[in-house]
Parts: sequence; structure tokens; C-alpha cells
Amino acid sequence: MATIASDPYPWPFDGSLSPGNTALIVIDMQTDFCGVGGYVDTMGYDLSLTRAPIGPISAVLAALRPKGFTIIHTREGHRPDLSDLPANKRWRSQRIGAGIGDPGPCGRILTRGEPGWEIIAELSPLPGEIIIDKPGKGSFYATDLELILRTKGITNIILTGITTDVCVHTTMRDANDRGFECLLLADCCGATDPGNHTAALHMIKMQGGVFGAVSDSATFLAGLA
Ligand code: C5J
Repeated sequence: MATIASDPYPWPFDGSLSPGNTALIVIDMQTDFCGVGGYVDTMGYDLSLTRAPIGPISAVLAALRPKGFTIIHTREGHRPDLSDLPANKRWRSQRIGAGIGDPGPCGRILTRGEPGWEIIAELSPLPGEIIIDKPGKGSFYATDLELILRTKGITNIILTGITTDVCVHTTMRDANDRGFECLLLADCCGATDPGNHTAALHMIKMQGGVFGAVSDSATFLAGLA
């Protein structure tokens, strides 16, 4: 039995936690979401909020990599011809002055292959780590993430990345519905609005852990040791 101290219950529920059945997902730590001149910066949000998780995620990666846990990174972005970009998503981004597919300081916003779409250097995937390219907020929609997790025998998912209330939450909800046992590390996530971050954490803990459980990097690393 190995569990991590978390709220509202020790995670995972069945005490089965090992490198073989557990994946760390690092969601959308791209320049577009936490770098100068990227999508979030262009919209005028405070980058310190989306950059705050960089250090804690680095610490978790450093602990999990040598132990052989599955590490998965995601990137939100669209094909250069924008054939996978819904018209309403494009319209809304243009309306706030950060049109997806439009040129910006980091290349075309949220467009695959552009500098802004790349994962930031501090959290670069290592060779062999899985990268999921997704056109939406959730990491399961229009990707092969579930196939990969099932094939590897993964039952537990540790969620990190940005933003807590959008892509991380959508992924956690979708994973929970698929029966994966989810843990979100609060300081390894960030939102463009601190209130949304706090509310997103609160939502997870309702109903006895309606989407899973919440912990933080220091508690997680202590529990792992
Ligand atoms: C957003 C994300 N917020 N990674 N994407 O558009 O949360």
C-alpha cells in the first residue's frame, strides 16, 4: 500500500501506486501559454500566474523520471491550414485581439510548428517521452492519449500544467469519466485568474472527490520517498 496525502482522500483510492501504473501529464507548458509574446501574454493576462508552476513541475519531473514513471506532455495547437480550428474558437480569439493562426511576436498564435507553440525550454520533453498534440482543451479529444494509457496499463494520472480551470480541468474530468484515478498537484498548475485556480481546486474536492484528489508537489514528493 502506498498513498499520497491529498484532499479529500489519500490517493490513489486503492493504494496501488507504482511507476508501471501511473503517468504524469504535463499540460500545455508552451510559450503561447506562459512565454513573453505568446497567446496568453497577447491577451493581456499576468504571465507570472502561468509561469508559477514551472519550478514545481521541474521538481516532480526530476523525481519521477529516474523511477521510470510514464511522462506525457501535451501541446494545444492547430494545423497550419487551420482545418482543425472551429470557426467560433477562431472568432472568439480574434475578438480578444489574439487570433489563433494570426501572426504574433512568437509566430502564428497556437499554430503547430511555430515558436510560440513549442514547449518551453525549462520543461522540454526528454527523448522517448510521449507528446500529445491536441486541437482542443481536453487531452483526450481527437488524440490517441487513451489508447496509449490503456496500452501501457496506466490506471493513475497525475495532472500538472496550465491552465487549471481550462485544459487541466477538462482533461481531469474526461480522465475521471474514463475510470482513471486522478491526482492534481495544485502548485504544479496555474490559471490566468487566481480565483479560477482556487475554484477549480475546490470543485475537484466536492462530493468526496468528484473528479479525484488534490495535493501539492512537496507532499507528493515526500509521499513518494
Ligand atoms: C486555454 C489551456 N486556456 N491550456 N488553454 O485556452 O488551458
